[in-house]
Amino acid sequence: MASPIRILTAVPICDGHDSAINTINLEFIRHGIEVIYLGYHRSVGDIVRAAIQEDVRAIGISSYNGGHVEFFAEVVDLLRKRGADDIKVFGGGGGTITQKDAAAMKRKGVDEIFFAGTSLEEMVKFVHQRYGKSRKKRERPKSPDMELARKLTEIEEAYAKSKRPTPNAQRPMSKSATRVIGFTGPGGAGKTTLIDELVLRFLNKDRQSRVAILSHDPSVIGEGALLGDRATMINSQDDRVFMRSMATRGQAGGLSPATESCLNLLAHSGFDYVIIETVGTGQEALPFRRQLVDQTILVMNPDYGARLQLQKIVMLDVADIVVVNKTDLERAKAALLEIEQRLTQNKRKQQIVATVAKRHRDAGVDELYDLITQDGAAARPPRRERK
Ligand code: B12
Ligand SMILES: Nc1nc2c(ncn2[C@@H]2O[C@H](COP(=O)(O)OP(=O)(O)OP(=O)(O)O)[C@@H](O)[C@H]2O)c(=O)[nH]1
Ligand SMILES: [Mg+2]
Repeated sequence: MASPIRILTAVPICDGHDSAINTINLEFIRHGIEVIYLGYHRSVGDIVRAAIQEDVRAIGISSYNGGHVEFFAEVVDLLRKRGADDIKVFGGGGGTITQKDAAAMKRKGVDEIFFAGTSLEEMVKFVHQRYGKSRKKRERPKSPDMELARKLTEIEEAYAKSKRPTPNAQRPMSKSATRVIGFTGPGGAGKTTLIDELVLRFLNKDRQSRVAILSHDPSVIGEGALLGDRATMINSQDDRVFMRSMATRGQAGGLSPATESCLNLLAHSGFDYVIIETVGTGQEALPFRRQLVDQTILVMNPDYGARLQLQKIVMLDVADIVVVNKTDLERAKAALLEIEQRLTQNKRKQQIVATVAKRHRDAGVDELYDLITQDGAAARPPRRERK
């Protein structure tokens, strides 16, 4: 089976009109397209970097606040400069883009502009027809990120075609200097928000390091997927971060069939850290088997139900660190106590950290960062003594 078409969508800088693109994204994913949604108020640089890292076929831009002729042209130009002009650009913006503007935009290299009144069906058809064919191999990738991005695509495509690993993918996970950290936990617990806050610390505290993120979201029945983590991960849109969004493509358990091979490649690509996020998981999930990661972090939401539910969460037995996020919520105190008691029964050296990931400079996230980087972790007293 062929791999789904991957498209990046975004709304330009100084523009908050995201309602149209949200509707279009949904229609795309229902028709087998994987959409990496970057969000609104996005710069040309962020859009092009994301498109290259995600190795998409095309970028769909929805623009309402003016400046579209220049903005679209800048995206096309930067793609060209980066040696990625095989990534195409299309978009729309209702009545704000006139026929005359659209003609100018096409002359500057934009593939297509859709006007008010176009049906969603027409847009889906366009994407399938224009971007559904296989691409030529890039002669010489202009940057290591571009080369890495294309290799990740090749791995995913090999799995989609044969459901079997490629020779490259079969290579067992061997040790490298890169630290691989796995984040898992129930849907909406705050994994993505937390990772983005940690990345900010990685970037600020060590001016040299590079981080890779492998982020998962579920595929829908129509085999498309909305890969929306970039829209939340504002800090991670940085040249020192290589981020790749993966759809589960029919595999249960929180990861994709190609995850292990992609992770293997990333772990041998010179990053200091590789962070992997599973989709929101259930009670029985154990996504990181076969020593896939060096450290496992379970992110919990204080609203897991009653104490009894904790007995059923298998990951609580194996996680190295349990993060109780959203400790700004009312139930957090009780949750912390209950989870701490549950971990005591395991008689393993598991750490528990309380965080509010949506708050900047949160002390709990600092503590988690220290634990991960092992900076002074031994010197810190246990949580209870500090509060
Ligand atoms: C809804 C809306 C809002 C909502 C936005 C909600 C949201 N989260 O998106 C709210 C009320 C918040 C809002 C606010 C503002 N808005 Co307003 N808004 C509109 C409105 C009424 C509709 C836009 C829309 O979503 N249409 C629905 C889509 C599905 O249909 P469509 O636009 O026809 O698009 C078609 C195609 O172009 C295509 N398409 C669109 N994008 C893409 C992308 C891709 C990839 C593809 C393939 C296709 C495609 O899909 C559609 C298919 O038929 C327009 C007026 C209008 N009638 O167009 C003004 C309009 C865009 N807004 C306008 C303005 C000025 C503002 C504000 C600055 C107002 C203010 N002074 O505060 C703010 C700015 C907000 C911000 N942060 O950017 C102006 C822009 C004028 C300009 N460019 O010169 C407009 C044109 C209204 C006007 N006539 O003055 N707005
Ligand atoms: N109250 C509160 N909300 C938070 C906190 N951290 C994250 N959130 C919110 O929780 C929602 C989900 O956050 P995400 O980071 O997307 O959660 P996730 O675990 O990655 O979600 P999935 O990947 O869909 O499973 C968002 O609206 C966040 O703003 C927090 O510490 N407190
Ligand atoms: Mg997430």
